[in-house]
Amino acid sequence: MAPFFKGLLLIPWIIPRGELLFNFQLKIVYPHYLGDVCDECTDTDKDGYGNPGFLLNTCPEDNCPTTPNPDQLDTYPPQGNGIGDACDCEANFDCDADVDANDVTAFLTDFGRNQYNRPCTAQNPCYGDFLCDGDVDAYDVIKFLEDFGRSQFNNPCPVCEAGNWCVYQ
Ligand SMILES: [Ca+2]
Ligand SMILES: [Ca+2]
Ligand SMILES: [Ca+2]
Ligand SMILES: [Ca+2]
Repeated sequence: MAPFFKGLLLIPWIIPRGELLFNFQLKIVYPHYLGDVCDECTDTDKDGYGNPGFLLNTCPEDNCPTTPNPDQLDTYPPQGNGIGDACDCEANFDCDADVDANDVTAFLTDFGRNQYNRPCTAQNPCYGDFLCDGDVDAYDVIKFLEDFGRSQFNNPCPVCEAGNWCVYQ
C-alpha cells in the first residue's frame, strides 16, 4: 500500500488511542486538574481526606474540609462529634457562627460547677465541660479562650448541632 494510504489508515487509529493516553496521563500526572464530577477525591485542603458532599469520592470524608488535618483527630467531646479538633469551635454553645458574649454568658453561668456544687447531669448539663469530666474549671477556661473571638469574619465556626456535649448519668 502506498505510504499516503497507510498514513490515512493510521490517523483513525492514533486519534482515539492518543486521547486515551492523554486522559490517562492527565489523570495520573495532574490529578487535581480533574473536574469535581470525575475526581475520585475532591480534597480542597489536600490532606488526603475528601470534602463532604462529593458522592464519587472514594477517599474517607474530611472532618475539617477547609483545614489541613491529616490526623483527623476529634477528641472534643471525648466521644467525638464529627468535627475535627483542627476546626471545631468547642465553645460555640449556641451553634451559630461565633464564640461571642452569648457563649461567655453560658460559660460563666456554669463555671465552678463540679460533683459537690450543682453537679453536671443529663437533666442539667454543664456548658463548658469540654473534657466531660463533670466539672467546669480552670482547664475549661483555657479551652474556652482558644476559640473566643471567632466569628463569621474571623475563622468562622463550622456548622454544628446544638445538643448535649457530654453523656452524663
Ligand atoms: Ca481534605
Ligand atoms: Ca481537613
Ligand atoms: Ca470535635
Ligand atoms: Ca456562639
